[in-house]
Amino acid sequence: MEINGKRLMEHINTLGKIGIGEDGRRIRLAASDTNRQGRDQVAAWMKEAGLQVVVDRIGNIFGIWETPENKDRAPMMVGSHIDTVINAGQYDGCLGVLAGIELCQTLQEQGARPKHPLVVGVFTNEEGVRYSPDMMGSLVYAGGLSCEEALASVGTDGTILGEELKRIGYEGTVDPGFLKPFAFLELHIEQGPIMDVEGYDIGAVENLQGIHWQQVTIKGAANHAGTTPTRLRHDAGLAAAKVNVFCRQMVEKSGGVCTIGTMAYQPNAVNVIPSEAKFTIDLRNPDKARLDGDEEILAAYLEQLAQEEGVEITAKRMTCFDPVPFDEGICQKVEKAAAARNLKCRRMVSGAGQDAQMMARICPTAMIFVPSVKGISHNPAEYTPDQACINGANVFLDVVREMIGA
Ligand code: HGY
Ligand code: MN
Ligand code: MN
Repeated sequence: MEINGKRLMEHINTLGKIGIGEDGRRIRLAASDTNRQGRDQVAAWMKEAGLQVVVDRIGNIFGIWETPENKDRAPMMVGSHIDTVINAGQYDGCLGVLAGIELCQTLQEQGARPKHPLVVGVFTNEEGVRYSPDMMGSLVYAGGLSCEEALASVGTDGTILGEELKRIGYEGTVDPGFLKPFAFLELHIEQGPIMDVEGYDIGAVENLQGIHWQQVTIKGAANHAGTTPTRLRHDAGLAAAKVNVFCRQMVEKSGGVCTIGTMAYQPNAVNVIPSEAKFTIDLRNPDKARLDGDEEILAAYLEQLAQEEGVEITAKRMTCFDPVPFDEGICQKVEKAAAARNLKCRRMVSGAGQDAQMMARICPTAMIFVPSVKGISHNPAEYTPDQACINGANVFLDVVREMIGA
């Protein structure tokens, strides 16, 4: 059995056009107007595929395919996210959602009568760019964050998530966690270079690295850029730059990765020494002990730096997700299905955070990766060839069919 590759790619390319602004950047931040447009389009495709569409209180969307014979059995869930980062690619998350809908459509067209219902999830705020933490909708679904707390979260633009979900018409009614899947499987692009460089078609994702986010605020002293001697400066901007260099040297030793992706100076004027630098640190490592060790090393360095530069440094925890092992049995099914289609498959660790890492808290979970050309992602140049998407979706179909008895 094969999915309808043409239909899948049409859906990916159509969804990919939603949220492209006049400046050509694709932006569908969680609960924004462009996110609503994407949600409406995906919900429409779910209905076309004969799925019952249900929205939960954190705005997660579920397309449910059940039959009179199987409706009392535990469902299998697939899915991912359609919210994006700023100036995003078109495959991240969307492939997993649209391939999930494609599976339901193909199985129905082929007259399949699965023994279990199949549900396609679209999780709210996977990216965490507007509201923190990331993977928020799946974290709430898995019971790792209260729905009330998540709905009350304040965005980088000062908006409240719950109010925004209401405004865009996705303030759902059912409680997150209302469906208890017996397994979860997510198809996703690798977003890294390994499979492309090494020539693999399929990744059986067995693990996902730990992710720690924190916001750091450095308070120094604004002063004249010309008249203030170097030795008398308390330059928050310089201190922030030193943190970035220190973190790079730290993770080069620990085998982790570190990203300072946001930075805001005050007063942010060309001829004023910054009085304040506010930035985020995204620290990741597949090894929990090393990740925790780096956190301690960094905390000690911030204290030392505050003394050296005569500045005040405070840090606020944003997320703290440990590494997550995925289900060995499902990984083996992925490898078997890839081999049966003569596709080259290898085990992978996910460098990115994923909704699957949250669903792994409540049921056996794994992921299937397809390659990202040159490993580019979170960038409009993100690209996975049509055939690679179709290969991934067909392996996805084979594994899901086996697991739901279709
Ligand atoms: O941050 C991540 O790794 C994911 O893209 N949200
Ligand atoms: Mn993603
Ligand atoms: Mn992403």
